[in-house]
Amino acid sequence: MTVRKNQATLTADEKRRFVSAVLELKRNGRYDEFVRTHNAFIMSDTDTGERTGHRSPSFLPWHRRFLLDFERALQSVDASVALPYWDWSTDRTVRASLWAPDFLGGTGRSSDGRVMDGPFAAAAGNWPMSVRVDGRTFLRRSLGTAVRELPTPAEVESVLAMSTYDMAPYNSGSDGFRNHLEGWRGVNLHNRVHVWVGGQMATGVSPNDPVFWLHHAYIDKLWAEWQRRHPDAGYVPTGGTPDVVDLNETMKPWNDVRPADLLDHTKFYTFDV
Ligand SMILES: [Cu+2]
Repeated sequence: MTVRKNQATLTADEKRRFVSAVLELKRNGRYDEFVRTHNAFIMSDTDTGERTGHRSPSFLPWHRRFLLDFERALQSVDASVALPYWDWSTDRTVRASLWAPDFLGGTGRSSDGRVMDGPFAAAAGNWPMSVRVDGRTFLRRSLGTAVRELPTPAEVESVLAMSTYDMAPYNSGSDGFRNHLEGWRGVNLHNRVHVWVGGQMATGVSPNDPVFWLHHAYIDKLWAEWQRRHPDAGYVPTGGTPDVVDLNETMKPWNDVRPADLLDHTKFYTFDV
């Protein structure tokens, strides 16, 4: 059974294996397919039309399935690998071991945002940026620049306390847990972390930065935590909602999985705590 661990607790060997598996998916072309898929959904999910991956109730189950696909791809390279998660409310500075050269590498240089160390630095030659929105072919970051602070534990707590999963109009204007976690409303958790990292992470091609997976694995863990706290609150809407994925409707791009199939993560993986 896959156990997803806090990235801060990984051993040197676990970090090395995770990085190697990611680099192998990049080398064999499978990695870029994930970037392409994510960008296609970012571009097509709209508040007033069809919305599946983002700004809608299915933001959470969609990313759960997307991460499962990626984790299974990693495991096809190295069966011992699981996705780690980054609790950015705790490991909230550029000095966190997450950003060390033996793991994801650090922030970008000030002139052009280019990441200069770690396994994903352009100079290492193993991380070409093929799916991109402009001409720049190197991984970029500017940690803590566009927004100064990552969300605090108290801010996370305030969102976990919300007892309704989602609310009409089921988009970026909604009240409720999903939209506050996603960040279009209120204290802003998920969106703010993308902006704090900067570089490609602040764009539709955000999976170009491997921290994407660790960020979303923690968002996913917060969903699980919310379910534990609100056992009587479930995914909504439950039927007949135009442009929105109801509980028992299948989700693109897979068309073989419904939010209902993804509510219980323990069918697929558990967490270390
Ligand atoms: Cu995201």
